[in-house]
Formats: sequence, structure tokens, C-alpha cells
Amino acid sequence: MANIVTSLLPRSDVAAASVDEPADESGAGSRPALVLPDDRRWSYGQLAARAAWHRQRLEADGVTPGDRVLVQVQKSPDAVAAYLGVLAAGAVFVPLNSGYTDVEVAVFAADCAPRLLLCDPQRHRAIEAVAEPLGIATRPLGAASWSAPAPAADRRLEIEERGDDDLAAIVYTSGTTGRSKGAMVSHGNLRVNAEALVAAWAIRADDVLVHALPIFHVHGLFVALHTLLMARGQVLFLPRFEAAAVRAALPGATLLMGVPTFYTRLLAEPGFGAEECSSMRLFVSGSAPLLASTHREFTARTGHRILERYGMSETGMITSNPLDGERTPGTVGFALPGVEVRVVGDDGAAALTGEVGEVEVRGANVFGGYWAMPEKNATEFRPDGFFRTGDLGSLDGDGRLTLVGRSKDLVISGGYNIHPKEIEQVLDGVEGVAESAVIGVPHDDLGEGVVAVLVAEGEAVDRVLLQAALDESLARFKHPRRFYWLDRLPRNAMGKVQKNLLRERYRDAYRNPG
Ligand code: MLC
Repeated sequence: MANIVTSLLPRSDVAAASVDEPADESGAGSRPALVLPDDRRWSYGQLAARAAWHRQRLEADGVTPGDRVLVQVQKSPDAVAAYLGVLAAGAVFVPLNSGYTDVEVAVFAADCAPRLLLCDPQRHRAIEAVAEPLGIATRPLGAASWSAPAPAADRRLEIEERGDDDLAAIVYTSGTTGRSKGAMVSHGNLRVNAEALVAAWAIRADDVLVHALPIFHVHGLFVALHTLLMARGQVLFLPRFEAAAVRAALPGATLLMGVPTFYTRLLAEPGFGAEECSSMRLFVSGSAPLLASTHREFTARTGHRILERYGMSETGMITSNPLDGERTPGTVGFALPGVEVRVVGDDGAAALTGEVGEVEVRGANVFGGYWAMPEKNATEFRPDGFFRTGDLGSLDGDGRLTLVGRSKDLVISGGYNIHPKEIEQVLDGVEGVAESAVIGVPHDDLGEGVVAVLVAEGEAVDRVLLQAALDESLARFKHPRRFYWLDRLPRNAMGKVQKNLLRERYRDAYRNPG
């Protein structure tokens, strides 16, 4: 029974909080938490002090426990402090991809009805225009400094008492089509999952993590940051993934957590190899399938066996290949301690060993349901409490899980989930488009790339019109980069578009530009 923040910022740092105190290796509050590219440091004490400053600002804005705070900001150390400030206040953190358009932000704002929307200063006017009609207050986060801790007076961080079942975050897992699905993640969910990972990966105070992921998703925020802060390690905090910057950060570091694209891009770097990885003890991959060939090539080049794990926003991390023992390429390993995994067939009965079925999960890590969607919660959870992931896989005799696909129509590109229906809806709305089908096909860099297959009503449709519609409504990572035109879409006897045929037909779309 405690606010997750007390696990991330230990009491001594909270009390000793001072932003003016330079970080060094000694003393309670002065241990470095975030190390920036120019080697400036935010100590645990400074992070706590800045979180206290944010907490006070949030309260001045009228935020009270249970209120949602919607946040769309660029990655920065101050954004981490703001996150901790929201949780310390007992409020509910709702992160949004910094690439979302105003149209997308408006949908999520309307859904979770936040007390406050925090945004980047340069986006404030646009965000205000979105939020005002909804009666939502907005505030720019302030100068998101990448060089030094933001100034604030000494402050003790007051932490609102929370129960394990109290909401800590709402993580949107769907696009903006129909009702948006916001996974309700509790303080207890976050704590038990971070504890399980700290134990499974033996994360300790002398670990140094290279952090190049965005912090608006589970991977960069709950997996990477939570585990390191909980273990009181150091985070080399990079603005984004950039192969040269990551390579420069590796010497002296011990951990990297990334999506498969991180690894394929490192391997594409001439000269990348064992030497710069000599202090590293663990490379973790997740959020998208890691090709066995990438795993093997990485081992050949560096001597390290990438540890692949599996999770999702609704459940946190579910399985992991072992730290000690066989890390088998193409599998996602064993259920983490405290997590139950089963595979069931179409009839809901347990699948046999090696048989493919839907993966279901139960445990204290599993979310409480989708925000304000009782009807969805009734179908996504089994009566015995197992959550249906929508992923297809099989368990071997030892309990090792292999994922083979998805039962839901979903594209995973560079670790981002992209929902085809959302893109189809925008394309279908363009004048002259009769219908469309959006699919994911192999992409060497991003795993999957988005392809649009369209049918015109008559004359050819203006590409400028198509692009304008996409630009207005959808974040750029969702945009199809390949467009194909057909006289009609292939459909089965039930009238359903046969996307498998389209995926086959356009499987080389990102090899032979169309
Ligand atoms: C960027 N772009 C993408 C993209 N990322 N397009 C498709 N898929 C992506 N993932 C586009 C941009 O819109 C832009 O287009 C162009 O690529 C260059 O942008 P960039 O910002 O320079 O991209 P880049 O740095 O190359 O980013 C690629 C990436 C990044 C793989 C490093 O996407 C990334 O950090 N992904 C991590 C996602 C993540 O954290 N997922 C965790 C989800 S949690 P244009 O046209 O504007 O130039 C989860 C649960 C779990 O799934 O288990 O972890």
C-alpha cells in the first residue's frame, strides 16, 4: 500500500531534496539519477526537488488526487520530474505520443476528461484551441532544459498516500477510431512489475542504462526508468535514438533497453562491435518481434545475446528470456514471477503443449480494465480474471512462450502500434476514394511498414489531397509511405477484405518502391 513514487525516490532523497546541490557519488540525495549527453547530472535529490515543484504547481492548477493530467511533451529530464510530480500528487498520468496531431489529442482529451493538459511551450496555442472547447485547462511545461536541472528552491517532496488499486496512469492503447481504449494502470501494477524486472534482470545501484526510448510509452517509462530508479542506478538520458549517440554512450554503460530497430540500426553501423560493448552486461529487446537473424548477428558481432521479453501496456511485462540460461532467439521466454500465462484455443480451453492459441495473462501486474468501457472489460477478461492479450502463441513443455502472430488487425512499426482502421477511416474520407485497406508488410528497418491499398470511385485521386488528409488527422509515424490502387479489394464470401492476400501481394513494397 504505497504510492509508486516512494519506490522510485527513496525517503532519504525526498527529504534531502535540493536542486542546488551538485550531484556526486556520495551522500543521500546527491547520487546521479539522470546523466545528460553533456555530462550534466540530475541527482536523485534534484529530481525529487523538481518533482516537488511540479506537485505544487499542479495543486495550484487545481489538480487533486484522482484527477487526470494529460501530458504531451518532448522527452526531457523535466518531463520525468513532472511525471513524478503528477504521481506524487495522487493524480493520474496520461501520456500521449509527442507526434500526435491536434485532432488526435482532442480525442484523448475528450475521453479522459483531464483536469489539466501539459504541453510543450511551442505547442501551447494549438493545444489551447483543442482544450478550451472541452473546458480543459492547459499549461506549457516550461523550459525543458537538456543541460541542467531547472532552478527551484529546496523542497521536500510530499507524497500523497495511495492504495495498490488506485489509478496511477491511463495508457491509450488504441487509435482514435471508435472509442479510445485507455488502459487503467494502478500503483500496485507498476510496483510489482518493476520489482519483478529488477529481480529478473538483477538490476543494481551500479548499473548504468543507456536510455534512448521515448518516455510516453510503457517501455521507456515503466520498464526502463522505473527499474533503474527503483534500483537507484544511473540513467544516461538521451533525447532520442540516434545510432552514433548510443554508440558513444555505450562505453561505461551496463544496460540498453530498446525496440528491435535499435539493434538493426546498430548492426548497420560499420565498425560496431564488441569493443564498445565491453562494459555492457545486458541488451534487452521488446515492443516488437526481434528477428532471430538479428539476434544471431548481434551475438556474432558483440558476443552478447540480446534478451527478448514480452509485454504490453495493459499488463506491463509478462515474460522474459532468462538472465542466466538459454536465451532462445524467436521466443519471449518464461512468465515473470507473479505472472500467470496460458494459451487457449478458440473454444476457451487450454491449448496443448506446442499448440497455437491466444495468450492470456493474470497477475498483480495486469491492469484494472479500460477507462469508462465496462462493455469492453466484460469481453476482454475471462471470468477467472485472465486478460485476453489478442496475441497468438504457444507454450513448450518448460513453459517457454513463442509468439506467432496477432488475432487483432495491428501493425507494429519501429515499436509503435498502428491501427489500420484509423488510417482507413481517414483515407475513406478523401474525395474520390471508394474504399481502402491498410496493411503492414516487412520493413528492414522498422520491422513492419504501412501500406495503403485504395480503390478510386472514378478518376485517379489527387495524392496531394490524400496527404493533406493524413497530415491533418494522423501522427506522421502512422502515415502509409506506399500507395497502391486496385479496381476492387479482394473479399471473402462474408464480404470481409482478405488482408492476408494483400500482405502477400505487397510484401516487397518496401523493397521495390511502388
Ligand atoms: C519515426 N517515424 C516512424 C517511426 N518513428 N515511422 C514509422 N514507425 C516508426 N516507429 C517516422 C517519422 O514520422 C518521420 O517521418 C521519420 O520516421 C523520421 O523520424 P525520426 O523521429 O527521426 O525517426 P527515428 O528516430 O528514425 O525513429 C525510429 C525509432 C523510433 C524506431 C527510433 O520510432 C522509436 O524510438 N521507437 C520506439 C517506440 C517505443 O518506445 N515503443 C514502445 C511501446 S510500449 P517524416 O515523414 O516526418 O520525416 C510497448 C509495450 C512493450 O509496446 O512491451 O514494450
